[in-house]
Amino acid sequence: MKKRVLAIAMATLLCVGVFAGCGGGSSSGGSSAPAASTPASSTPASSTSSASEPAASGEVEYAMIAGTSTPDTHPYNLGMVRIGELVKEKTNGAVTLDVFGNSQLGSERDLIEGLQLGSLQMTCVSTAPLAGFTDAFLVFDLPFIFATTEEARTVLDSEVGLEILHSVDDQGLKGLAWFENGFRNVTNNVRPITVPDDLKGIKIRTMENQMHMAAFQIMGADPTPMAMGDVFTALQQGTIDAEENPVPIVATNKFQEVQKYISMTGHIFSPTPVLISADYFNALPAEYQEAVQAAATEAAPYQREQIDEQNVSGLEELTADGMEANEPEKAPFQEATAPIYDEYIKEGAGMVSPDIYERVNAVLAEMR
Ligand code: EAX
Repeated sequence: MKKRVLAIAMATLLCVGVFAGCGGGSSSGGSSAPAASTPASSTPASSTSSASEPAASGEVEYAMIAGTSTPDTHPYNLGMVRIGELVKEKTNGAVTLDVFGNSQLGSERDLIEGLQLGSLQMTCVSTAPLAGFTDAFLVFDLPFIFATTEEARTVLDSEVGLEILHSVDDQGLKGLAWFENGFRNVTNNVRPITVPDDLKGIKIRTMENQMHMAAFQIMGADPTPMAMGDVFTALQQGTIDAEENPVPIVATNKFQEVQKYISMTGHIFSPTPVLISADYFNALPAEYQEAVQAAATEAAPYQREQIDEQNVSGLEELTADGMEANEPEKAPFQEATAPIYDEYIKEGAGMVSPDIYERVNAVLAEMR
């Protein structure tokens, strides 16, 4: 908690220090929306250029802050840092992005709300905590909907995938690009998970998402929703036996220090929208909007490469550090979680829209 408060204070200082407000010219210090109409010269530390015009000589006009739930070495953070580098380059230093990892600025839900409130400008999060904002992302929470990473990426980059990304655009948010978290696997301290029955009685942390909890309940586990920032300690103290995440999350969080087994179940694929505060984005000069969008688009393939690399290097690290890895046959898990499809694909709040499901399937059918 202390760490988090300190980080917010630091972030605010950074913000205020640069330009008396993240808003580049706004005198309200820390407010989210850049006051594009306010001449930057009205604030003490400002440049002489108007915030609505591109910087002439590399002065910072818009100092953006991003938060993530992941360590600095995770591909989320590497991807966000890359966006910062690209946007700086494209705007001759006028727009910058500082990245605060490790849930320092809050849980993923806090980060999303932070964009709406204006306490930070950008984030990238799992789609699961977005369930409270829109139902469009829920299709990705269907177990085993994608057989391969290539399938997932093709759907994300398709028309329906981009429509899902932009489904938050009327919620004070704007989707910029699809990053990726990847296929989730189970880690635990009780036994290797080889068949669904092995999950019986295991207390497993899941994300705060009904469908994830239901999937583990069906397999006989005891799911507990929890924010990422609390997971290491809960595993260490034994209040939970297990968690489920892609290899890069497990390795960068050093869960091997508190978990003995990793079972490559690949039960759910987590895509990751890159989000910006809509108010902030809309108030940027058009030229900077284009730069921010282009930076996010260009960073996405790099971010996915980092996931590919860390899926390999991370697993090597985990096993070298003593974790026992196994690759169970997927079919029994797929059969066990099939009722989720019947239960959740229907019209209504908190459900997977049958239309979205069909459109995703149409993209998949073309590939299969
Ligand atoms: O979004 O909460 C989770 O398990 C997520 O996979 C992770 O924090 C990255």
